Amino acid sequence: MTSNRLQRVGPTSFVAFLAGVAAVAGSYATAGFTPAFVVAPVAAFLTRTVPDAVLRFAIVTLGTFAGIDHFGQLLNLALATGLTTALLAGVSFLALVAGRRLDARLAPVGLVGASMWVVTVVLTGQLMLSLGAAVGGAVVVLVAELAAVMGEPSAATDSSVRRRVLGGVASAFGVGILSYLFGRSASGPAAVTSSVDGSGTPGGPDGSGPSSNDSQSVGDSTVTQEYLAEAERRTLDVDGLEGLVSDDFYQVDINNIDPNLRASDWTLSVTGSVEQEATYTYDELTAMGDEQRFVTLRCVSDKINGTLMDTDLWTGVPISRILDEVNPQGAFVMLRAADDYFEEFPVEALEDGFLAYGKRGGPLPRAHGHPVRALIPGHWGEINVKWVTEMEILDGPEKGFWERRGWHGTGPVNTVAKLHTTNRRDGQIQAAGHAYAGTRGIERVEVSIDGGETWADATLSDRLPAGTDESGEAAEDAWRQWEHTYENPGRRHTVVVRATDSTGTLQPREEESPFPSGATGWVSKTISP
Ligand SMILES: Nc1nc2c(c(=O)[nH]1)N[C@H]1C(S)=C(S)[C@@H](COP(=O)(O)O)O[C@H]1N2
Ligand SMILES: [Mo]
Repeated sequence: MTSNRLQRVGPTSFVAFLAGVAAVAGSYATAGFTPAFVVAPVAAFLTRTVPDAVLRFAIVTLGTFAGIDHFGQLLNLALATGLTTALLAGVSFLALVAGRRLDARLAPVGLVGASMWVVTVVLTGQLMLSLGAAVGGAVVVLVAELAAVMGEPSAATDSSVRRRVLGGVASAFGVGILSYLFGRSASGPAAVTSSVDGSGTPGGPDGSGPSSNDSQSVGDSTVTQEYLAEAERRTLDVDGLEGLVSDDFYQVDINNIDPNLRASDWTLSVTGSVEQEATYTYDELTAMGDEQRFVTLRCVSDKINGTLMDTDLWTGVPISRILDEVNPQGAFVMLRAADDYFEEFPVEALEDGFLAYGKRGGPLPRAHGHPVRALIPGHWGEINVKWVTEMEILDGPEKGFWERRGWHGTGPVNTVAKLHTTNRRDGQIQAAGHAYAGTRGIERVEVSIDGGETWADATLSDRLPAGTDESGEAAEDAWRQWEHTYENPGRRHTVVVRATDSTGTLQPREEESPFPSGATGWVSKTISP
């Protein structure tokens, strides 16, 4: 290679790299943080092909790492962004080299723009929304080319090379800033996000505020207010303890970038082994009912004293109404979703299920399955399929997304009492937390302050209500809070907590890690005086 050629390959690959960066930025400008963003399919591909053990490590161990939620997902997103940028930069390089061979000054600009568009369309399937990538890449090359010929129109002198590189850097920077601003607003419009409950997605932005047609109140708002007021009254008054309705509902899913569905485009089809197949639009579904229920969810990957367990008030339709219409013939169901997630479980569990389209009086937030998700009482979170689009009735069992990766998370939850809060005052120590046993219900929580030798009964919050009437019935699938205050023994001691469910079964003492069937064991904490 001659020194002249070397001199050109360096700057050319640098400009190609900048074009790749600008194409990613441009894609973000038009698509926002949605599946049409060019990084999204790459991130999804990585999650779905990564070895099971790595995915498990990312979820269980890196789920919350160094105090950062979804750390594993952030790493995946960073890797996907790097790979996508490298791919687009590589293609830009080829387009630049080919373009310079052509006898037209602007050929590299056109070729880079066109190739960025083609790659983005291939990855995302979006013709219009991929134009941002084309413009981003083309602008960088255009500015670099113009800068290079400023002053001396032909030669590849040192100074023209310098100007080309500087032009590329400056324009990539400009495209980046503009894209950031545009992309934030493009992350809507169907997205109803965290604004309802404040819970975000990995990395933060998962869309902008609610749009006009997806943000109306959902369910009878007087009923919502009554339910929430009742939950408030039943919440134990313990400093620092989360209420009976969660402030910040946990989020677990296989996506870096969640589906961004519009209620008006959504349908649910019921297929397979049924007497009568059926398809429901959002309006048809919501016309079938607007019941509100308190439901607790817990992820099978939750550590014994982890935080992947929360409760909220959901609005929706009992699935039995749909099953009455389609009349299932098979004993199993596969729920499928817009993110290609799928989970299978017995129809028996589905019959008690709920299709939720609202949460706490608003539409379902994007992060939690907008517009519709399943809630299956008493079962691990994973079969509570979000963004659900299909219910296929099967004659025999099949494996779901997580079961193919070795988990056993389609069954009922384990019983757990968690210890999340300790307060000290006037020579006393107060310990408190939440306990959950799915539809079995929590009957009793006991606390030991001598490492498990002797036990005292904790105070329990009243069960959350199943209705707003006077019937006094309890929600079938909700947690309770517990609290226990004792004399400060004035030395280091170990507090142990255990729950008993309403069938009289004590939470098992044997310690198991979350993989594959959910954590077991008693939570214990060492407390200094
Ligand atoms: N479509 C879809 N639904 C999904 C998932 C997913 O990855 N995709 N994750 C499941 C898992 S593992 C859990 S624990 C719950 C979590 O629900 P949340 O994010 O609303 O808390 O959603 C379930 N539903
Ligand atoms: Mo989960």
